[in-house]
Amino acid sequence: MLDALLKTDPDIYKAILEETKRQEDGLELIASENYASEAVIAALGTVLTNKYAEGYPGKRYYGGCEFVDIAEELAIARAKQLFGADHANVQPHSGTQANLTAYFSVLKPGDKIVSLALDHGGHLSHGHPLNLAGRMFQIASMKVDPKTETINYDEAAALVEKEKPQMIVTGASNYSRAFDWKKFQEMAKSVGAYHLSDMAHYAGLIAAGVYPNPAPYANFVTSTTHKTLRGPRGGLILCQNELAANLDKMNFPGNQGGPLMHAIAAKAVCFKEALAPEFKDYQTKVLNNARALAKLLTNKGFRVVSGGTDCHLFSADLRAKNITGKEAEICLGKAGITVNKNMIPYDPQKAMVTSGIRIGTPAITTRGMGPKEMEMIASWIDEAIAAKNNDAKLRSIKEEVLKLCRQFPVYEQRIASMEALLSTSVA
Ligand code: DSN
Repeated sequence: MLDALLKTDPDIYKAILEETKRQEDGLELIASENYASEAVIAALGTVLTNKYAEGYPGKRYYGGCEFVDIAEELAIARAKQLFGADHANVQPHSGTQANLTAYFSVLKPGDKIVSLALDHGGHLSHGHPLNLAGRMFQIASMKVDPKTETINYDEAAALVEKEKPQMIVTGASNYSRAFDWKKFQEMAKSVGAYHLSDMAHYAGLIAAGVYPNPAPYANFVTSTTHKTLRGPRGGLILCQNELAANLDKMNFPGNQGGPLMHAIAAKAVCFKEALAPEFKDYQTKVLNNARALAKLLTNKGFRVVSGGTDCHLFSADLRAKNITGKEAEICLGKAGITVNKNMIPYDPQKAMVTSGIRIGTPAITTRGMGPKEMEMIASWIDEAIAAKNNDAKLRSIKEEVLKLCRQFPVYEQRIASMEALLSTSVA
C-alpha cells in the first residue's frame, strides 16, 4: 500500500516519512498529542473512506451500509461502556464540531453560556469571540482564583446565579486540577440550565478511572478521541437518553453530512484498546509522570500554575526564568523537545507571546518513559531554557534527546519499511 503512495506521489510520501521521523526522534510534550497505535492507524487507511453512510446504523440514506454499520455499532457500544453513558454519537469530525452540535441541539442563537475563559484554561469552542460559539451565544466567562489558580466554586455559583445561563460548559484545554462535575451539575440545576462537560483532554484518564468521570453529572459530555484517549483524530458526544434524538438530528443533518466511516472504525479500535486492563496502567503512568515532571521543574525554579496537577498536563510560568513562552517553545524545539506556548491565568503577555508553556505526558508515556526519564527531561528543559541563545548547547541536548528516544521506539518498523521502499525506488 505504501508502494502505491510512493509511486503516485513521492513528495507526499517523503513528507509523511519525515513527519514520522520527527515524531520518533523528539520528545513530544504537547499535552493534546499522542501516538495512535498501529491498529488505529491501520483502520484509518482503509476503503471505509470510500463509503457514504448519512444517517445512523440501520437507518441510512445510502445502500451498502451493512459493514460500516458493524463498525459504527461497535464504536457506539464501546463508547457507552467505557464512560457509563446512556447514549453515544461517534460521528462528530472534531471536538469543536461535537460541541457545536451539542449546543445547537438544545440552545438557540442568543442564549447564554457560562464557561471557563480561554486564557484561564478553557477552549475556543467554549465561546471565544472569534469562534462560532462566541458569535452565536452570549458568553459569561469564569476565571480562576488569582491566588490558587483553581476554580472558586462559590464564585462560579454566584456567576451562574447572576447570569442565569441556558448552559454551563465545563472542561478545559489547560486546567490541571480535577473538576468537581457534581457541583457544576447542581449549579446548572439551580437555574434550569444544561450542563455540558467537554472532557476532551481528560478522556483517557477518565476511561481508566484515574480522573473524575463527568458522565453521571452532565447532560452532555463531549470529547475528542486523539488526546489522552490515543485514538484517531475525531469527536464524540455522550448524552442522556431523553436528549439523544435531538442530538443525533443536530449532528446529522444539522451540522454534518456523511460521517467518516474509516475514522469511526478507528474510534471503535481505540475504544477497544481503552477497555483493556493495561490502559489503566498506562493512564496511571501518564498521571504519575506529569506529577513527577511538575515537581522536578518546581525544584529547578519553575513556577507550576496551581502548584501541581491532577491530570496529564500542567503549565509552567516562565517569568522567573526571564523567557517568554514563545522563546521557550523555540529553544526547546531546537533541543528536540516539542511544547506549546500557552497563556497562564492573568497573563500580562499576548496569546502569541505568553508567559507560559503547557507540558503534557501522554505521548512520552506511550513510549514507555517513566520516573528516570522524567528526571532527564526536566534537566534538559531547564538547561535548554538557560541556553536559549546558545545553539551549540541546544544541539548537544538534541543529541542526548535522540539517544533517549532511540531507547523508546514507537514507529521504528514503520520508518524502516518506508525508508527501505524509498531506497529501492531511488536505486
Ligand atoms: N487545541 C487543542 C489543544 O491543544 O488543547 C484542543 O482542541
